Amino acid sequence: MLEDAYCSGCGSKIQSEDNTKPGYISEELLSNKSKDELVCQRCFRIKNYSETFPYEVSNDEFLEVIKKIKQEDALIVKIVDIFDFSGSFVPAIQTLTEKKDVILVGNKVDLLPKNVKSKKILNWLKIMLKNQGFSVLDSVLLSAKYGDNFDELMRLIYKHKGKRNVYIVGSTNVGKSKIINQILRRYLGAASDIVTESLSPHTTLGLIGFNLIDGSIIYDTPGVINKHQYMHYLSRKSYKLTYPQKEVKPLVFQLNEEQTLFFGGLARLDIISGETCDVINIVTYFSNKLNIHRTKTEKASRLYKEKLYSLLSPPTSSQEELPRWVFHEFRIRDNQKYDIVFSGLGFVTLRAPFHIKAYAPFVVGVYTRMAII
Ligand SMILES: Nc1nc2c(ncn2[C@@H]2O[C@H](COP(=O)(O)OP(=O)(O)OP(=O)(O)O)[C@@H](O)[C@H]2O)c(=O)[nH]1
Ligand SMILES: [Mg+2]
Repeated sequence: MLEDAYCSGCGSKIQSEDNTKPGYISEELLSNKSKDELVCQRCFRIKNYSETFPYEVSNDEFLEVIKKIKQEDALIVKIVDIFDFSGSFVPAIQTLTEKKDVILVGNKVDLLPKNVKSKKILNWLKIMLKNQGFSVLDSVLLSAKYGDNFDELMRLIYKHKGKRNVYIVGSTNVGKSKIINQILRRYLGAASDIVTESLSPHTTLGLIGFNLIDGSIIYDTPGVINKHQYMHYLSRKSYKLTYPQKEVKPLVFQLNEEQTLFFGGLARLDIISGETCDVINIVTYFSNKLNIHRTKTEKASRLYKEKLYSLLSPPTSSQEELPRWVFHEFRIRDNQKYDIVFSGLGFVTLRAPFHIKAYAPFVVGVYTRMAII
């Protein structure tokens, strides 16, 4: 029976040998279950006790997945985290989906303020994709948490797939499994969540397929590892403080030249002297659990050395080894409103002209865009 049995939560092969590994079900339990309802011990614990089981998908396992998708003429639904575009847009996916039909989904739109204009976000997504040399058939913004826009997603899937199978792909933690659960509940009659979702990376470990109404199969897939997700460098505690769990709320700061804002101990924004003579209004959109601290630029480096992990937190512990910081300088002279985005952490909105320096660990994508609010 174990030969071709897989966990319906994470897609791991079922085994009864090692209870520290995914896919484990004791022999006793196994004898009482049918093949379709097997949920491994790891998934059971994640679902019922929110326990975490860090587990890296080995490259070999991932290559197996790539092979299957590459060999098939399939429709790809590529998910990016709208709050962390740089962290969730992985070049590996480009190889994976080369010459394939792709629908792009910007998920977690509920994390952005409600007054954000969808059209502006979609325009920005299109520019980002064009910069990466990437073309898609259609794009849609979703909230897998609240179920926003799923009718539109399904319309696009049925419009483009023909008789082909559909693969939901994207880097780890972008919400692929949550999207599958929404589709199963809303359109395929599931009474509860089937696949396992969690805040920890690498929850899904194999392909998990479900029949759509016309017989095509829609697959949840394991997340691609992306070193640009800063979560890989933080403890779970710090990550939970940093990555917003709900809509980010604006905070307004009035800054003069030679002043600095720290976003926890994870990023920093300096107003450079000499460009502007007026006060600059800065609106910040970060997790409300992240301490934002204002100081004079001349004191910033010392403050960082002395107060990292306390006043400037997260990170919360010296055990967390953050990658080295780099700075990005922006000097804009028109009078339009811009966002400075610290991908996955948050963004600030300010009106040009300005001359600023934005600091963050090198893995964090930092860029400007036309303000989305
Ligand atoms: N706020 C918000 N959180 C979401 C949304 N979709 C997913 N999440 C959360 O993001 C985390 C990751 O979700 P998963 O569905 O497990 O992500 P995944 O892409 O399947 O991750 P892997 O299986 O590791 O590749 C969970 O904590 C989800 O609750 C969304 O639309 N909004
Ligand atoms: Mg998953």
